[in-house]
Formats: sequence, structure tokens, C-alpha cells
Amino acid sequence: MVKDVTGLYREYGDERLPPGQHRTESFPVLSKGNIPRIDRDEWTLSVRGAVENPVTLDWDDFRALGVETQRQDFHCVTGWSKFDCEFTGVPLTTLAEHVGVADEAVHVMFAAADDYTTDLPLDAGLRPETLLAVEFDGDPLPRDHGGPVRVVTPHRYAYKGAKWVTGVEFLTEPERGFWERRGYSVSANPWNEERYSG
Ligand SMILES: Nc1nc2c(c(=O)[nH]1)N[C@H]1C(S)=C(S)[C@@H](COP(=O)(O)O)O[C@H]1N2
Ligand SMILES: [Mo]
Repeated sequence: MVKDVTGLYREYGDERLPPGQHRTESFPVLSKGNIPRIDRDEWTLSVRGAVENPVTLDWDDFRALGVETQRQDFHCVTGWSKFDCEFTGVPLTTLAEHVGVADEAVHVMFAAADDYTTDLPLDAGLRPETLLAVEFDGDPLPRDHGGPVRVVTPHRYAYKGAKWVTGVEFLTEPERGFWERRGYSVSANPWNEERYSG
């Protein structure tokens, strides 16, 4: 069963395509540098910070949390949008429940194997559309798109979706990720065209 969340734009207006974006049928690859090679059986995910039970999950632990499939749109801050991507993954909300996120947590930081980081306010991070995706359109997530596991955030520009994710840290104070330190928006709502900070 596929959960269609492509209608979430209605929270922000009438246009599915955010302002200043154009549609693409292809799925471009955008990475700041090297493309890590990580096999499922060596991948781990560290979940820590303001949580009751910090854990390091291996592939089997992670998959045991349970996955769902969502039809989502994908909006890159450089201007392209790809509609109707099917991602299968573990919702971040499931992971958050598993570790018991503390009441004091206000922010979340994702870390990746290429030393990429990105941060989100917790309310945006803990929306049900934030997935730690393991499949794209029914196939294992390709390595250049972040396999074995990447984050997807259809409600925010796609730089919030860390490819090759290896860490999730819940924070009691906001910190800045890779692009956020370089002037990109922390909130990154595509329908408000929040591309750059303040
Ligand atoms: N680890 C990591 N994640 C990343 C990036 C990156 O360079 N490294 N680039 C981000 C940017 S800017 C975008 S638009 C999307 C692109 O995802 P794609 O290559 O699957 O299209 O990944 C995001 N996640
Ligand atoms: Mo991007």
C-alpha cells in the first residue's frame, strides 16, 4: 500500500509546483563531493542526543522498526522538482518513539558518511513525511541517490534529506548543518521560497 502525500502543498497554497521551480522527469544526482560506498551489512545508524535510550542500529535492527511506502514530490533548491517519487523507509517518527525523544529536544541534526550534515527544527523533522528511505520506486535505493539509507523531506527543500545517513542527533539548541552554515535556509519551505537564511 502506498500512502500518497503529494497533496501536502495544500497546506501552503494552491500550487503543487513551488515558486521558482521547474519539473523534471529525470532524477538528477546532487552531491557535494565523494559518493561513499557502504554495504547494508556494514552500515549502522547512531541515534543520540536528547533521547532516553541512545542506540546504534544495524541494518536488521533498523528494518525491524517497520517501513512504509509514500508517494512524494522532491524539490531541489537549485530549481528542479520531481513529482511522484515512491520512497519506502522508516518514518523518523518511528525512530523517535523507539529512542524516546526528550521533551527538551527542539531540533534535529542528520549526519552522513560523506561528512554532510543538515539540520531541521523538530516540528518539521517529525512530520510523518520524513522517511529514512531504503527503496526508490520499488528497488533498493541507488548508491548515488544515498543508498543504502537516505532521508527524504518532501515538505522541505531536498538538501534537508541527508544521503548515506549514519547519524541522527536530537538537540536542545539549534545547530547548523553543511549548507545551513553556508547561507542556506534552516526552515527551507519550498512554497515560501525559503532558499537562503534571513
Ligand atoms: N550526504 C549528502 N546528502 C545530501 C547531499 C550531499 O551532498 N551529501 N546533497 C543534498 C542536496 S543539495 C540535494 S538536492 C539532494 C539531492 O539528492 P539526489 O542526488 O538523490 O537527487 O541530496 C541532499 N543530500
Ligand atoms: Mo540541492
